[in-house]
Amino acid sequence: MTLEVGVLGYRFMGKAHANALSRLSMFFPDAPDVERSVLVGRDEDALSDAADQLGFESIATDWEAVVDDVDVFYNLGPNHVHAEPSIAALEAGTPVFCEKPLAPTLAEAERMADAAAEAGVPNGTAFNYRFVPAIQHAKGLLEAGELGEIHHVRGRYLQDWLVDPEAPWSWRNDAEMAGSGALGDLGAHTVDLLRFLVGDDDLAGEMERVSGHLQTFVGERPVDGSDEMRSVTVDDAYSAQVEFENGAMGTLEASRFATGHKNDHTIEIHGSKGSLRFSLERLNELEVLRADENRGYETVLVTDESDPYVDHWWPPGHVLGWEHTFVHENYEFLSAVASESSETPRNEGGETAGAGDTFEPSFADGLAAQRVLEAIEASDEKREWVSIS
Ligand code: SOE
Repeated sequence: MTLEVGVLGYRFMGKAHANALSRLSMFFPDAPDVERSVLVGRDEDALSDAADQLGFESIATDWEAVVDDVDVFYNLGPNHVHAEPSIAALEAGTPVFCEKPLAPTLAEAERMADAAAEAGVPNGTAFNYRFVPAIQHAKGLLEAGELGEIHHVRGRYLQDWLVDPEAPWSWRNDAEMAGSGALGDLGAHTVDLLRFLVGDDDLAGEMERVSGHLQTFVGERPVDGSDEMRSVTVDDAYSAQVEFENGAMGTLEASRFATGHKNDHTIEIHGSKGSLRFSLERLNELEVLRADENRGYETVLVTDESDPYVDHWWPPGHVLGWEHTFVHENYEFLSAVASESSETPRNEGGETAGAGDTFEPSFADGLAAQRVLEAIEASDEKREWVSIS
């Protein structure tokens, strides 16, 4: 069986996922066969060029005609186009994979998660960093209790592409289209990773309350190719303190003004028996400190048998990069879609097998992250701690 995939969006994320789809048959022969069937966008000329470059069979400028015609729908457009097409696809019984953050607002994320629960088909939020082998290794250590009781959790995501005040305005600077700035774009990743790593009840649990601070350093930016200046209506940076259910303390931070840092996503966790640190800029490594060994941090090279995907790639030691995380998440998501399809024919009405929760992170996980983002923003506005509902 070949899954026909329809993809909305052909820029950065469109390319990252198209690359992943094209790698599957070569490196993951046990993945379902997929066809890059139709690429969806508004500008027909740009769309045609992108379809040629990214290997799509056809193009469409109308997502409504696509969402129930394909076997899987990928929503990789800007945040403000996440809700309607994704909900329409789910209502048509089509599995949906959506980029993060799930939506610009909590209300839209709730509608999307409700539609996903109602549809009962696989649904995923594309938090690709869960699929870094070092992160999976860290999760294994945490789940096995090797770090003991969790006390401190730290996550920061640093970029610098807006530190130049002349850097052009884009949809990512607009509250209507993006929802928030560094908070939603980068903070969503951190919140999701921390939920993934320590969110279980026997570790730190969920985030319970937050105290947030948002800052916009440059209030307007030039529109590329014109004299027009446009307002920046989102944050350039955020920081937050977090209290977890089980009493652990967290600090979170992200910035687009962290001079010299291009894509530095760092996680640190301290437990009663040890600590660990991870940096996306050294994603083949995990640093682990075990208190009883008194040797400080030791680097675990996650390029061998502890990498769950190593058999699919190169011999151990041949390192992976950022784009591989997209291949891994596409493999897992499409495998969930294929196993669901073999159990329940699509669009036949009646009860579905309810396998929508077989892939994680799901829309429910996207919504859980969104609740944290919303609480951080509310806390900044009220200048007080806010509980996460
Ligand atoms: C922003 O610059 C961005 O592209 C995010 O949108 C992605 O999610 C992140 O992986 C890299 O940075």
